[in-house]
Amino acid sequence: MGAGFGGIAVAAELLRHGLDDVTLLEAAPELGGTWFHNRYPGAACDVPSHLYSYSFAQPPSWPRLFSRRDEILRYARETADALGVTPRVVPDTTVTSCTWDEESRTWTVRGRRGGRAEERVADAVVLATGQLDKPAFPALEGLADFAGHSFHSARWDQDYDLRGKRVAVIGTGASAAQLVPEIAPLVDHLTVFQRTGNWFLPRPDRPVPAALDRALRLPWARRLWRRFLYHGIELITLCIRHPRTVGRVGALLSAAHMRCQLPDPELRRKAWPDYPFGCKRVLLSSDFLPALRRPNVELVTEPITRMTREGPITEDGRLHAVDCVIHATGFRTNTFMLPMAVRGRGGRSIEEAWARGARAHLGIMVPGFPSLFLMYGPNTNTSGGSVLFFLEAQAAYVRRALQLARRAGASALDVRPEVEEAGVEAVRARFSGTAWQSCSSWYRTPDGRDVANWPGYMGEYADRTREPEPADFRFLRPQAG
Ligand code: N01
Repeated sequence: MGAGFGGIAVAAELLRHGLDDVTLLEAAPELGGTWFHNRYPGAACDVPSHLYSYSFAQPPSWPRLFSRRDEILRYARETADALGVTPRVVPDTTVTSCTWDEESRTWTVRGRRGGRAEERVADAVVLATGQLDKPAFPALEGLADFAGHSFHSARWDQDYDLRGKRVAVIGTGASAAQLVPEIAPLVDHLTVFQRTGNWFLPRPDRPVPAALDRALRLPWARRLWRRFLYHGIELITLCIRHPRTVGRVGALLSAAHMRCQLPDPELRRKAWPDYPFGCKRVLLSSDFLPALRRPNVELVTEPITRMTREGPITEDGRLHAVDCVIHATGFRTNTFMLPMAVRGRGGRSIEEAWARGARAHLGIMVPGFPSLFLMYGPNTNTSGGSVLFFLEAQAAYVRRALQLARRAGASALDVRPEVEEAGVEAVRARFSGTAWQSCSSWYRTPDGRDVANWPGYMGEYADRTREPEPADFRFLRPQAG
């Protein structure tokens, strides 16, 4: 389920290894996942293009060092075409439930395509619906009372003309940091509501220099360049893991960048973060802070108390009358509630299994849900790396696990609860002392459990997932008769 980068990775991996009875059910009209949905102005990747791409599908050339949304979506389409994935995508199909059948050792997948109900039977299911798919709106009193136009950054209204309008952007995360500089020159007035400041580093985005582009056409040079970028972005994780030492250097570099971009002390004070470097996502942007200096832009740090017909009211009693409110308020993430009902062995739902918070063995398998795999599941997000690296590791793990079951003559495999428990505890323990634990963020539950991020380096995740360990599973044989 899901034909974004996760679904494409796993389908490509299975097809390349001769597991070719693969169907991708996608709710959207086409593949691309988050890159299909997010079409706000300035949508781009803050991970360098040569790394934000599959190792097994390296294009000979990227136009920019940091690709824009259209370029990334084109890459997803071309890769899916080249690897034979596209014909297996069934678009416009919303899966409503996945139910394990103990007798047949299969999953029944129910959904709707157009107005029609559909049912399929599968030996294994992969939930590749992502962590950043369900837009979150601020929990504000009177939200529905606003009489102007409003939409979420991840569901951009392309028919609404922002030119000459008074616009409010709520939120200053990674999405807002990209869209604010793009819309600021168009609108009459822009009010940016910030609840928490961010740490920034420059995003050296530009067309790939011609000489580098020529060199990178050589496969060995491309591999070397990817290695260089890989180790470069691992430095962010190094800072987060060691906030008292290397993290201070990261904070100093970020502070220097921010001071240069915000010469006005009052604006700087308002925009400055009040938590350690790396606790929330460090934003790579060279144009968000300068956009705040524009005469038609105001940064408001007074909390919004409620929404009215005319616009938000802040704690100081001020009404911010606007024509349009853009909610750049992120996604419903840390409950991991999947967009369909999932029932495993004994009719147990995934919500029941996750009563103590979302968790999975290596972020991929949940005990009691045989041959059900998660892509980009709990504890596999990265705030300092490339998510595609994780997705590739997960895709290979899924394929190897299915081959393991096949070799064992089993119909399905179920991860042992004690293995999952030990693994999850070890992962949680690795967060101790890191910057992630020093503030609240979408990476954590409100009661402080770290459920979204991988606590270490990308290479560690690749090592842990390299080979599924047979002793970690119960193999379910076909039922007699
Ligand atoms: O969402 P966010 P996002 N009043 O949750 C604020 C990925 N991504 O869409 O920090 C006022 O980060 C909230 O405030 P606070 C990336 O993994 C990648 O920007 O909670 N403000 C915050 O400022 C990223 O981490 C790229 O105090 C309110 C903002 O809304 C993830 O997506 C590009 C509020 C939400 O920020 C999510 O990013 C874009 C309220 N009531 C996104 N409620 C790449 O380049 C919430 N906020 C790859």
